[in-house]
Amino acid sequence: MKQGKVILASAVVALVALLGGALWWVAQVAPESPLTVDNPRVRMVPGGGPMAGYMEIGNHGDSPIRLVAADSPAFGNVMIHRTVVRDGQARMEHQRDGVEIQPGDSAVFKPRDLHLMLMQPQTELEVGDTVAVVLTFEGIEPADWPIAFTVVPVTSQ
Ligand SMILES: [Cu+2]
Repeated sequence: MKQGKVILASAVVALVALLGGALWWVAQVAPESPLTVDNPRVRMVPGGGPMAGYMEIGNHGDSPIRLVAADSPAFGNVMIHRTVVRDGQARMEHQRDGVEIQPGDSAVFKPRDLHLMLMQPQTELEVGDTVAVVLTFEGIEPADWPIAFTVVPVTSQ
């Protein structure tokens, strides 16, 4: 059973790698969409630990949109986090209400700030791989946006 899940996850990753270009195209330039997702990337952490996903989500429409959830076949659990420093201590806070993006504005997911927390990797990833992450929004149709994230070295920003 567990073996089957790993194989399925590998197949999904391979398929997404093939589709990566198309997903990029949809995210980047679909002219009728008010949404853009730039530089989606996952920082590689070996050994099955959680990884962080970064990107810049732009809202080019005229009403607010809200990222409410993220999901990926390559990870058992994905949460929206923000790293905050309080009393000199950095800690991560789950963004229960998601992340709202005003018209003309963008949400920048970057180190020591907003990030996707990608937990329980389902397969062995390597730098250069592409993984699908479905971003779910309120205030835009369709709600679900499959985005191809590139796996980058943990040392990259
Ligand atoms: Cu986190």
